[in-house]
Amino acid sequence: MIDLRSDTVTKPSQEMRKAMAEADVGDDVFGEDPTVNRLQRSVATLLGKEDALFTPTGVMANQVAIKCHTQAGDEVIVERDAHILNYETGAPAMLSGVQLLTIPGTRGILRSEQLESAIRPPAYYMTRTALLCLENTHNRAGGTVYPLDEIKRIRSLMIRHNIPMHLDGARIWNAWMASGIHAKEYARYFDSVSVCFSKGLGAPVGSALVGSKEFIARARKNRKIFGGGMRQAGVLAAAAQYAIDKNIRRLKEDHEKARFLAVELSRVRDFAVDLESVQTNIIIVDVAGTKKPSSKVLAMLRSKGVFLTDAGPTTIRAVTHMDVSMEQVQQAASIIQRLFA
Ligand code: TLP
Repeated sequence: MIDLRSDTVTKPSQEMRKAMAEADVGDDVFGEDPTVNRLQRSVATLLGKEDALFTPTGVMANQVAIKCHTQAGDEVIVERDAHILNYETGAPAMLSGVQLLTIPGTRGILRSEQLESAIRPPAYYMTRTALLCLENTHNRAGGTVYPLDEIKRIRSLMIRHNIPMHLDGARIWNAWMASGIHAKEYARYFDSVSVCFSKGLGAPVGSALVGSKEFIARARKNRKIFGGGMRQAGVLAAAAQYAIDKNIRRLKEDHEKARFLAVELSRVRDFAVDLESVQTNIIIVDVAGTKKPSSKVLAMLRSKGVFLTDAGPTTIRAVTHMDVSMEQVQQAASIIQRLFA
């Protein structure tokens, strides 16, 4: 089986498991887990923020951030393909009572000019634009990297309107490795950033939210409200620490595998791949040319031992990661080419 469904399918390595087994732990609800505290300090430093909060999942980190930045009835601006809108089960409405204003981006990227007119003017009969969320890399757009200049333009606009910004940085590490722009530099333009250790970095569980000291204190309370107060979480934090210490640089290999696979898949007559969008470890393939729905294409691939996910009714997604080798990617490419020749 060649599993390209997601970079979340990786299993912790022996060395990571060793770090987990040997972790010094305490009760984190009392703030007494030394391994969690160390992780939070190192993530805050890595992203150039005052403080950080360990959360079990990326969804919880995003939702805690939304809760902290908003009041019920507010509006949050997101890109139309944002994870927060598409894959977080309506949580902003349920947990924070906010509505989402969606704006279509180009390859997931919004331009500052599009945002200017989206900001609500102050009026008692209107909702308040309380937050802007961006995503870097952008998952549904195919792992695209946000151009830093655009982030800077958006930031100046939002500062003028006094609107905070949150970054869904589940794959900020991939953006950093692909562009050479440090995660800290991206984070500079946001009030809060969520990051994940369980995507390309190979940890079994774990995300973090970073921001100011005051923001993280409120986030800690909201995490507890959402049921995310953990006890001897150091065993998990140790895996996350190992992931950021050892597994960021190697993401470049995943990007090379994705580029190879994307080029090979673009050679399949009935497939269409926007090669420009393949900037990191995600490949979205339009399979409309096969005249088959993505579910059928996925089933055909599965029968040959190649696992992908759907990204829409006629699009499929492949994600490269540390548990698939270049040889396996080459094998997957030839299986797919033969199947759809
Ligand atoms: N993404 C998963 C699925 O939910 C689609 C995947 O396989 O890619 N932000 C972004 C940009 C994400 O891609 C994900 C996970 C999350 C947040 C949520 O992280 P978890 O699954 O840890 O809650």
